[in-house]
Amino acid sequence: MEISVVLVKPDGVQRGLIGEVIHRFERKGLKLIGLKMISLTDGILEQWYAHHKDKSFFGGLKTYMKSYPIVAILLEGKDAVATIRKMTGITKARDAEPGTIRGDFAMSQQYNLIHASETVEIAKKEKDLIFSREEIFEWDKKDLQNIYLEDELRG
Ligand code: FUP
Repeated sequence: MEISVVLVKPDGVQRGLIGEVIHRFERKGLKLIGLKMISLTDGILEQWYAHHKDKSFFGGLKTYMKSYPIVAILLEGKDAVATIRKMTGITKARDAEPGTIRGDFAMSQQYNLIHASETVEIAKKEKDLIFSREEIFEWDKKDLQNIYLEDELRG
């Protein structure tokens, strides 16, 4: 099973959409294995958005991401990274498909409510930046047999 990190960004926290975001991923059948509210720091953001550090929007992005606390969500599921990216929608939220989180609730390219890990490797890096070992819970989710085929659960 893959893991993926979702952040409800400052605009999502301000707009009271934390529950909505968690609800969508829970209903999909993804397993919640970590959940915390934190304030992001320059140190975390410089690693998190290292690929954007030379972009003109980087300074504004960091200021925005530090403006209010965020909620970090660690999810587990088969092909979780691609599935969650699909449910998130594209970066420019006003163009995002209806039915996606950004498509249903946001209008901006920067205030686009949530972050979702882009690849399996990036998900591992992001997990380590936010969650300590004690903050990750490998609990036995009893309804996985109703969510996946036996073969899918083993694969
Ligand atoms: P995404 O993977 O969809 O979150 O998008 P990116 O990794 O490309 O961008 C990360 C964040 O940078 C976006 F969520 C918002 C911000 N951003 C801007 O503010 N302006 C841009 O032109 C592109 C991204």
